[in-house]
Amino acid sequence: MKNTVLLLGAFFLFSWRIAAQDRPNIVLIFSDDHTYQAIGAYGNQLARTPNIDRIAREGALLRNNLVTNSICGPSRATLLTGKYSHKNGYKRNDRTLFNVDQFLFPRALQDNGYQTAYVGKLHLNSLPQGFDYWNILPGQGYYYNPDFIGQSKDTVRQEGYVTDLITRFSLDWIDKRDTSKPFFITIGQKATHRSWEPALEDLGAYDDVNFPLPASFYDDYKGREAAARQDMSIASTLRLKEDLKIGIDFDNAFGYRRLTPGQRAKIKSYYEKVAEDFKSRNLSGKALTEWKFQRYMKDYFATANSLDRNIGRVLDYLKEKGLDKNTVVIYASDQGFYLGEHGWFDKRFIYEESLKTPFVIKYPGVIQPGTTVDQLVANIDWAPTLLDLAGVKAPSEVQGQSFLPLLKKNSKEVKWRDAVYYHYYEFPEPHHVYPHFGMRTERYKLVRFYGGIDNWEFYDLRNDPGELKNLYGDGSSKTIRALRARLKALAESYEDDEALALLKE
Ligand code: SGN
Ligand code: CA
Repeated sequence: MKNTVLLLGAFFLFSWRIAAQDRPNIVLIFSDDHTYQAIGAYGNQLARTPNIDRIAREGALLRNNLVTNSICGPSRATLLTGKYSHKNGYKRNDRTLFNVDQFLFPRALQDNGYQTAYVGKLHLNSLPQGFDYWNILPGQGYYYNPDFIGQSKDTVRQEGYVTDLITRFSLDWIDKRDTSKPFFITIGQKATHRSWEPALEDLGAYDDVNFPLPASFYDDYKGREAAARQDMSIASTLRLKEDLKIGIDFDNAFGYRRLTPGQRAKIKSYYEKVAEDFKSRNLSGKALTEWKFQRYMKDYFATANSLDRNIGRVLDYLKEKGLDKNTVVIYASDQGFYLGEHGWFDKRFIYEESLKTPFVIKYPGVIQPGTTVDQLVANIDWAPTLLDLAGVKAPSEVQGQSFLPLLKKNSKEVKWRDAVYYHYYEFPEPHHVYPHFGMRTERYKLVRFYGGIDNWEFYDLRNDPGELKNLYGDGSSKTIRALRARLKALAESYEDDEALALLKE
């Protein structure tokens, strides 16, 4: 009898382990403010992103992956919960404490036999929950010699460049994991967040490139009051000193005090040459604005070089360890970003460049190489999709749905949503973008700005992809009336009471 029990026990343990190994490992590389226009696979010819492109080539590229509130903390809160900001409680990047007692998908993965880890930028004013291992940056973190808070709760300064360190800690954890269980890890990169500080080996990597000005660089914001009143322009908001490092005191300035003498010497010597060149040009007006744009682009793209190189490190590691076949690798960013479109940097607006975020995913044997997905996916779908990959069902409070069927063969036949609902809140700091809610369909966009102004905007993306002509008028056209009804229905279905109250007025 005893032997039978033992034998049965061993059998169950064995089959559970087999099942565990059948389920894929999942690596989510999640960056900050790295936009799709800056990626080769999304059509940028100047960007050097061979490793992101490699994921897209070996798997799928999502062309319309939209965020539902385009800033950092809210995007991460939605990642963890699969819910809109008004449901998960994290609407703004302020001192709100993220409620960790609600449903969090990593906890569901743990409950289903996964080992989980979170490394890098979290930015939720709370410590990670649902992770067996974590090591995070406090707040926004630093690029050079950053601090990390680990599970002992001690803050430890690490020497090196943030993107390399986050990758190293992530791979160290994978190396030491319990190999009898599948694993999930978020590698949460700080790059390419403002103020775009490249790794030492990447300083000047794009100095020989002249970045073309986007067509809407000199937007006059006609008929778009919120756009006219923002404070995120390259011409007036971007700071010569803190952002573009002209005349910065590298011995004392924020983020640079922590440099070692060797690091400081390299950074100083690079930017001092930039500053000398700048002074000799004596620029003003449009020439000055365009110079700022070039410098912004050069530092932004150079910062992304390390991001891509470290993605390559992860891919190479998985291959070397024989983990590549059974590991899903995702690269995504928390939102898109303006690279001079409308004359801007930063994000927040429902307009395309900050609404859409890059998302590429590979899963050998399940997703065919070179797949592209055009359907409207949203970041509320990320949690249910990750759970689906692990064979776990999302609870009903999750507002998104798994898009795994769209990644598989014959995705055109899958019935899918035809509109994504959006709601942004943070105002007035730091960039004076009025709160707004709205929706994006395949062809149209309808938006309502509030909180000090009260304006509707309507765009026909087929004829005006740059969103320069607000066609709302008096709102009486048949298309607009139908879309308003649709917007209300969406706000009702997601139970967004704040928006519904405004729609009643
Ligand atoms: C900082 C930046 C802003 C940026 C927010 C939010 N200013 O406040 O430009 O919009 O973070 O970014 S800085 O002077 O500190 O660089 S987010 O990605 O965390 O949402
Ligand atoms: Ca961000």
